[in-house]
Amino acid sequence: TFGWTKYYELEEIEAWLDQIVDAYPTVTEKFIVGESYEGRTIQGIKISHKTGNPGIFIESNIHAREWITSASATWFINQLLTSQDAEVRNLAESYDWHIVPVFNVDGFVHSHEKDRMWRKTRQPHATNACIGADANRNFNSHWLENNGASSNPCSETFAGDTPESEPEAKALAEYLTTNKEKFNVYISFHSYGQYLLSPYGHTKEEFPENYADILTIGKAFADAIEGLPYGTVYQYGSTADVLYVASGSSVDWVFNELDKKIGYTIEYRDKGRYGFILPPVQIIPNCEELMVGMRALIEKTKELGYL
Ligand code: 0X9
Ligand code: ZN
Repeated sequence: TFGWTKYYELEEIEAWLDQIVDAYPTVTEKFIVGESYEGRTIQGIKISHKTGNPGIFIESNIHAREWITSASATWFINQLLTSQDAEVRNLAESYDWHIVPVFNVDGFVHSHEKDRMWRKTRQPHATNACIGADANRNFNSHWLENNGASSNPCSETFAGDTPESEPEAKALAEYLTTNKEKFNVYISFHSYGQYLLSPYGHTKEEFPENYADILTIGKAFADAIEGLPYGTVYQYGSTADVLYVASGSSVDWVFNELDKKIGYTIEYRDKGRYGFILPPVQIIPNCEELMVGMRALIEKTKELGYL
């Protein structure tokens, strides 16, 4: 049976999603973002208890090796549907949740079957033996600017030959554009480093006009997590300021091109001891941190009038 004491393969995650939709047919439905290069469907689940709820979109596992992200996404889905905690129930029932647990499906399968440390997509390059692009550098917003990505197909941060050259990024951009009225908040799950990152990624010379609010929300998230007995510390701030310049990311594209005011990248545990190979015993502690962090984030976002 499915749980959160080990990591699962794509097929197992998708079978679990189907089971969940069967078990909660009145409040859940599957959606398809599109197709990957290798022909897999990119699947998501919508959880909605009533019409008119503000929406939150969660994209997870855009980087193949970041397994803790899809484990956390499925845990979060499960909590939204099964928790008896009044605050979690409120979170589940007051918002429409659009969650894609494994976005980079081809890369995820490759990371399970061939190369645990695979990051990119799996589309071959026309003129070079290296495979794939960094899907989180392939979106059409400040694409390849400011050295925030690489034009070398062999680089881990290869931006792709053109914006949306990767079918996965193109499909997500189209899906989000079509459905942009359905969400106000966009969150991308990554690991590792323990950061809550906000726009901009493409420059550290400029900040969004609502950056003060973005930081206030970030502080609420970090404080909530640090308040748990684990005492895990998250840093928050703009991607370029706190981490490094990263151009053409999904969050920045949503922020800049769809005019969304609130978008974050969560970089989960740890700080590098285990890195991408986070031991399964840390899945649930990480998820507990996600839940208190997310509750605080959403509450503050609502308080500031964005939801
Ligand atoms: O480099 C990335 O894509 C992310 N870090 S990771 O180690 N998981 O690869 C950071 C993405 C930052 N997000 C934005 N640019 N908004
Ligand atoms: Zn990542």
